[in-house]
Amino acid sequence: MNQLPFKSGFVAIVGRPNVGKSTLLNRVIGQKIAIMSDKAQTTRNKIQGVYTDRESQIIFIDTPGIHKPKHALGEFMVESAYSSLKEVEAVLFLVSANQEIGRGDRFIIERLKMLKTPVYLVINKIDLIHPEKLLEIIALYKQEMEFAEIIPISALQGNNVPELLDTLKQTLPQGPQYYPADQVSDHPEYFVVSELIREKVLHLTKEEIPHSVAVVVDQMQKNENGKVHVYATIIVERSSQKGIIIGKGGRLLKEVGTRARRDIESLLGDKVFLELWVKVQKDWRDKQTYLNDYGYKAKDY
Ligand SMILES: Nc1nc2c(ncn2[C@@H]2O[C@H](COP(=O)(O)OP(=O)(O)OP(=O)(O)O)[C@@H](O)[C@H]2O)c(=O)[nH]1
Ligand SMILES: [Mg+2]
Repeated sequence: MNQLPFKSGFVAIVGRPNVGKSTLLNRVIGQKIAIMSDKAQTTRNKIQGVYTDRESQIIFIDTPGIHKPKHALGEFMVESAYSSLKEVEAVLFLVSANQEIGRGDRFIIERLKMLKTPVYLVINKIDLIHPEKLLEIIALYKQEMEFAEIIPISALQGNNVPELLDTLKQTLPQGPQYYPADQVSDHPEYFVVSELIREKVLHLTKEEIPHSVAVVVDQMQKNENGKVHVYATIIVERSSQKGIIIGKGGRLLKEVGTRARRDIESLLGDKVFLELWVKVQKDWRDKQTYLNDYGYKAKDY
């Protein structure tokens, strides 16, 4: 029997904040490796997710939403999103079907036009619109730029995601299997653990808190009783925010801990003991040394 040549390559997922990039990554990988929330600017680092089957390996790069940065952390995020464009065989430009094309999209489109790499327009969240509206949306985007292909999907429900994978498989070049079949992410476990804690803070707080928070895992080790002990610090910018995160009688922090522990246990497949601390680090988002300490290092682009 003739074997098909193995295909592989890197694919960047870019777009405005909140369009569903991380939801799509988790959907194709079939595992939660990137956190998701309804708050804009959830993702802060590039995150590779490796999809492997018998005839192909696709390394997806989830990126921070491209926005107008207001501080050093935002600049780091946008730069890391742009840097992903240079290292891939294809780009997925993700937009949200229920959002009009805006200045933010046009800004990104101008950058994408400069690429030689094929750019696929992925219209996400089609579950939120009437099917008849789709043709109209496609026509509008076609006026903006020539895309290699236009693929409507629902990352949340999975509609048309297999077709998106098939399209990519067909267009990717012949290539090696870069990573072992059981490797799904390029980040160490402690990174995912810190992100899961941050996600629970995002889910349980609003206003300025989600943007002001960083999480660092100080220690993670398995004890004699087989439980993994995780010690982590939640960093905020002001003491008023510390009060909010701890909550009345420590209630909010406890809820963050309970929810994060559940997710960490399913990630690690072990029982977890989680201890959380909250620390104030004034204006950390604008101070390079803190950005480095908390995992936002420019050299990691
Ligand atoms: N209805 C619907 N909601 C979706 C879909 N995909 C994502 N969402 C929701 O959109 C919100 C944002 O999803 P994320 O995956 O965090 O978006 P993102 O593009 O990674 O956002 P940033 O990391 O902030 O740039 C979440 O509340 C998701 O549940 C979809 O196909 N349909
Ligand atoms: Mg994201």
